[in-house]
Amino acid sequence: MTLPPGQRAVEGFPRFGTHLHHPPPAVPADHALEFGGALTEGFRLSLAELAALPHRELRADFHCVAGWSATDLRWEGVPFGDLYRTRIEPLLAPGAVISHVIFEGLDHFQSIVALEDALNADVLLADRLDGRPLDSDHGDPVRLVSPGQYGFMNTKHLARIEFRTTEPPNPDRWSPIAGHARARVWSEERHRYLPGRAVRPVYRWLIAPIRTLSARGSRTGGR
Ligand SMILES: Nc1nc2c(c(=O)[nH]1)N[C@H]1C(S)=C(S)[C@@H](COP(=O)(O)O)O[C@H]1N2
Ligand SMILES: [Mo]
Repeated sequence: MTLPPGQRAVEGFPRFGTHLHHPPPAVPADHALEFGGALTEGFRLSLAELAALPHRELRADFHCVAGWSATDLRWEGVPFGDLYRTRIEPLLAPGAVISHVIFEGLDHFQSIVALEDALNADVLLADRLDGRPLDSDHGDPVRLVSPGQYGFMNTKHLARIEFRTTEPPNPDRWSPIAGHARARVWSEERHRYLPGRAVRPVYRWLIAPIRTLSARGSRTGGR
């Protein structure tokens, strides 16, 4: 098993994120994914409609920018590229060229993904993990899975997907731990401005406290 540079395998799949100790957001009974931005018309996709679209299975490792990797996860979901070609491209105004996609969660967490990265064949709107519906630790009812990019690009509890023709300003760009705009794991794009290798020790030091706090907000007791 080969992991990307600077990553270490962990047992299982911890709940982790900027949500820290906060419990996962409640999912409304009539929850639907909203699509908007530079489209001639926005639309909503109910969970039933999403579940009815062709799915694929993907075995992949999951890499957090702090340095842990969960190995051999089995996701099921709708390939983002399929959805883009069938549902988004027909709604682009003539001449509109999408460059970035904003994935926003029910907890208002956001990731800004370059379209080029979002269209990778292994990027899914995932609704199942290891043969079960996603649980609240890992982003129910639907999350983005982009295994070639660090965890912070993989928005959980998806609520809205927005298409942009220019790069949106990243609200975290002046944070001392601002994430890299591409966040590709194999080229160790951890930090927006500093080399990935250089930030390894600091990031690694954050794993234990974030993991402990995140587990405190878990509703599943972790597994
Ligand atoms: N909605 C939402 N998605 C999120 C986060 C979050 O706080 N909220 N944290 C991100 C970060 S930093 C990581 S490492 C992964 C962790 O995913 P996991 O909790 O399934 O391990 O989720 C990402 N997606
Ligand atoms: Mo992360």
